[in-house]
Parts: sequence; C-alpha cells; structure tokens
Amino acid sequence: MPPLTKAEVIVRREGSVGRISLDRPKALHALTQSMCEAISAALLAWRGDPAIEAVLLDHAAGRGFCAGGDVAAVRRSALEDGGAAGRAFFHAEYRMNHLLFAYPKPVAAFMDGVTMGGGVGLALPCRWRVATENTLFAMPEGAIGLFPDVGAGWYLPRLAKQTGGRIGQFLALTGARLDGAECLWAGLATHYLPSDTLAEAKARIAAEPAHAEAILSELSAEPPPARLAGNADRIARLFASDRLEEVIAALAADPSDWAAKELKAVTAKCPASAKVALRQFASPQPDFAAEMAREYRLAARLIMRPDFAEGVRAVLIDKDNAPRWNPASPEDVTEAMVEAIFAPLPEGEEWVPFPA
Ligand code: QUE
Repeated sequence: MPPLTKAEVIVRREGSVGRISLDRPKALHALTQSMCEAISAALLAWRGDPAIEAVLLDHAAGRGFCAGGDVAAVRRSALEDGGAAGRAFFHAEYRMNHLLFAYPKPVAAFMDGVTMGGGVGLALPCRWRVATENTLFAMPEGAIGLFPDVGAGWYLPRLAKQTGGRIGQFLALTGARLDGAECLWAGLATHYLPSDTLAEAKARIAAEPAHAEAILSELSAEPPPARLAGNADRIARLFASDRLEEVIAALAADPSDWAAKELKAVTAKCPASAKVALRQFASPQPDFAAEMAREYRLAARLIMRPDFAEGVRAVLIDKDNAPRWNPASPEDVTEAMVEAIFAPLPEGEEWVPFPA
C-alpha cells in the first residue's frame, strides 16, 4: 500500500555526501513539522557516520528553495488548540536550525529560488550558501505579526560591517526582498552560481567533497551589480535607531523616493512585531542556543496575539493584504507589552536543543 502522505523531504546518500531535498512544491517547500523532524533525523544519523563527509541541502521539483513555514497550520493551532501544535512546530524547527549551526561537517545550501523565513533558517547556518539568478531572499514575518526568527537574531546583527551595520534592521522592518547578487554583497550568500551549473556543482561535490570550496569557486559567475549597495549609506543612516518611532521619523524626513517607498513598507507591517525585532537585534545573545531559546519564547507569545491570526489571514488566507493591527500605531505598543513578550516561559516549557 502506498503511504497516505508524501514524505515531503527526500533523503539519500550519494557517494560520501548526504543529500536532503525539500519536496513540497505546492507550498514552495515551506516547512512542516514533519519535514523539520525528517531533516533533523537525517542530520543526526550522519553526524557521527564516518562515511559521510558533507551534506547538500536543496529543493527537489519546482520553484522556490523554501518559502517559510506552514504558518496557516500554526494559525489554526492558535485558534483551536491554544497554540500547542504551533509551539511544537517551532520547537522542532529551531532544533533543526541549531543542529545545522552546530553541525560538525560542512553543509552546502542551494538557495535557487524563494528563500524566506524558514528557508533562511536552513541556509544561514551552512558553510556554503549558494545564490543564483533565481534567489529571492527575505525575512517577511513582520507582515504576519511574527518576528525574524530561525536564528535571524544571531545572523543579521552580525552581517559584515561593509553593509553599514543596519542591514538586519532594514530587512526585518521592511521585509525587503534581496536578489542573489544582493545576498552575495551582504554576506548572506558565499557564492553566486548560474542555476544551470548547479547540477554539475552538486555532482562534483558528491564525487569529491573535500574539494567543494574549489568546485564552487570554479563554477562561480560574476553577479550583476547589487542594487542594495547603492542604498547602504541611506540604510545605515535612516535605520540607525533602535526605536521604531525614530526610524519612521527619519524615513519620513528624507526627501528620496527610496525613503518614501521604505516608509510605506515599514508602516504597513505589524508595529508590535517591529518593536520586538528591534529589541531582539539590539541585544544579541552570547551563544546560538540562547538565541534560539529566546526566539522560542517570542514565537510562543506572538502566535497567540491576535496580530498573528490577522496577519496570516491578510497575507495567505484572504490575500487582501489589508491587516488591521492592534495596536495599530507604534506609539501604542508600550515598553511593558514588548517586555512581556520576552519574558521567560514557565518551568518545563522552554526550548531545549538536541544533545551534542
Ligand atoms: C510573511 C511571512 C510568510 C509568508 C508571507 C509573508 C511566511 C510563510 C509564507 C508561506 C508562503 C507560501 C507557502 C507557505 C507559507 O508566506 O512566514 O506555506 O506555501 O511561511 O508576507 O512571514
């Protein structure tokens, strides 16, 4: 009898590499809990296996690397079971993120298409992060009342200083979409390859994983100019404040068309989410596990706020893109509200990583 549900992740060995391919094409490979668990199980099985030297992470059929997570299911959980299933999803996803971060063997991620939210969490811990002409990268959670999770609070504040140090805040507050060239410029990607060379890159790495670095360099192409680089100074200046009201005021005071467009993007997002993101990025955690434990608190709290159900409704269910946030304006999101979202969870409910 065939299985009732498809696995949605293809796991196999090829020579001395482990291969993991996301296979949920109808949802642009957005992650479900069982996909996270299958990925973690494969990584755990290979972690101490001397026959596996490296891991390749990509998507199987269709477009998109990974569009995020199954937030429609998380929304149903928030409305129907007190958020228990939603928390279980984030617990499994963040364990997978942490496992990749601490993984003792090199992993290559092929960001050949939409790479948002959960897809960013898969790619950023990897030693090699390959962008292509199809890469479309974003942390869009502010549009659904969430926050930049999956380790974004670790990676984004640490991006190269060449970017002016505020690219993370810019990405979080605007949900801006970066192309492959911009990902390379910002340090989000390590290589830029034409997508028609990816099959060759994977086959050659599988044959000679010790030469992965040289193979990726050899197949790399000159990316087009990174448009974002032209706005780096503006981003550093206008996103300099950790106070949302000040960022909005700075954008409003700038005469450029660019600032006007980004002002619209910032003010369309969930105000509570934006304040959570700014506070998160202003206080980087000492280690990655601590960051994931903090993010789990934030996720557990934010999925139960009405803004999350409303944001998913507006973006993914009704698709009217007209969320009604509550509070609707930044001034009404108080310090005490943000503080409460960061508070520790009750004993026994905190996130814990896989044992080392
Ligand atoms: C903001 C988000 C997400 C989003 C759109 C936003 C997000 C997410 C998805 C998504 C997209 C396609 C799917 C799916 C989920 O879209 O987190 O299951 O098929 O996962 O504006 O944060």
